[in-house]
Amino acid sequence: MEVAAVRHRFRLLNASNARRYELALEPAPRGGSFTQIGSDQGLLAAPLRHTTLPIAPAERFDVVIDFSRWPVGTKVTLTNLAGQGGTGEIMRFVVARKATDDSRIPARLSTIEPLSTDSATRRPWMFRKGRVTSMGTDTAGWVVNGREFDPRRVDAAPRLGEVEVWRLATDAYHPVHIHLSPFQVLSRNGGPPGPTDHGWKDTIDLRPKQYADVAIRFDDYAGRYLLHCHNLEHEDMAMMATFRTSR
Ligand SMILES: [Cu+2]
Repeated sequence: MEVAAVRHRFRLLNASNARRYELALEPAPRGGSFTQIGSDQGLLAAPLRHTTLPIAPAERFDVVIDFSRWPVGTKVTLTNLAGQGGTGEIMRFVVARKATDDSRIPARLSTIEPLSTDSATRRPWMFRKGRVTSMGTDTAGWVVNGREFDPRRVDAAPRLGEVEVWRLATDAYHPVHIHLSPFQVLSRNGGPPGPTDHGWKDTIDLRPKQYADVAIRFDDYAGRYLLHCHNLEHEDMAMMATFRTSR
């Protein structure tokens, strides 16, 4: 893609079935390659700079790349540091010409009120290999809380309008995706949220043996919804659960 040496806005979606990427630009500009302005469900409160951008299946990031930071004629490659060979290179930009850029990135993008979790219902969700049966743990199958998906079963019943805190825990890489309402990441492994956990999220890139607490308030619609691993092979092997919202 030939680009003028001005800011460009990109909406990134990882639509791979299972592959995580760690996006980078080569040659790397000084001061960070990507200015993130949005995440899964809208603008961030303020822009964030990233040198590399890890992105799990179903995650979305809105980013600005300022091509004036390379001399005209530079070939800039969007690479994947988590890949090799054919999966290590994604896209080539050629900075083709100078141009006037009257755009800017505002210091404040939106207002995000933190959800109050004082009286929140807390629920654990373990994303792990192995069903729990009366005979012990079965090593087959990727499941949630020891049970494979059953469309007849409801595993949680949140009330609309109330805040809940869900602890999402993993054994391996699981991009956990929750339907109906966006969440705010409160913590990872008891520490602060990760660099790409900010804003309104509906998918979180959990690494092996991690847990994250997320605050969520279901609004608007009573009914049956899903949470699941967005690695499609894991989801197809029943790593999915139903919750039912009601008034
Ligand atoms: Cu998974």
